[in-house]
Amino acid sequence: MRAYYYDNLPGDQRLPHDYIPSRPVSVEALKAIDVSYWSVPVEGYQAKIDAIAKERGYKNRDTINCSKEGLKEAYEDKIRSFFEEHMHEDEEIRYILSGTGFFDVRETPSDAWIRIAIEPGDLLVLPSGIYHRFTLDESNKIQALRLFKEEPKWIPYNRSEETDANPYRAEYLKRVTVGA
Ligand code: KMT
Ligand code: NI
Repeated sequence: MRAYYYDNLPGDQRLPHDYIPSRPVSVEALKAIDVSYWSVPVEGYQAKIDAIAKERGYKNRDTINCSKEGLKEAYEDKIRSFFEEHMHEDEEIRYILSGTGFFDVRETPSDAWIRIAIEPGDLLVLPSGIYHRFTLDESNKIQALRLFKEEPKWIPYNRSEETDANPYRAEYLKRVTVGA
């Protein structure tokens, strides 16, 4: 995992969009916006992921193959919607099994984009209410375990005035603004 401020320059979303020089973001800075990160080696990951899942109450899981072959007819639509700025009423938990990609998350209160480059062994938890988006990188494929508590509530609420008023959004802002 490597996190850094997104350069906001126009151009292909699959490119790194790293400032020159890069403006790195630490794991602690991610923690401050309630984004959690663990590194769990892919070799023998099962027991460790099971333990984290148990501790955090993630009862269910499935695997997503995010690639042209994996998503088939849905590919273009999915890729487009993943990259629309949105939030969910649940945590978005991803454990990367193979491939690479980028999650972008909005920093609070700056509203700057932080780009999180993810690779195999990365376990990332985006809290409910955080604005974020996802894109493949130039490798064009990533395989991830998606963990969830009960039934997945992955409705993406795209950023809007209405979504700004969503109680999960308000709750998130309250949580990360305390002590800021
Ligand atoms: C999502 O919800 O944005 C995804 O599952 C993206 C692919 S998993 C890294
Ligand atoms: Ni999402």
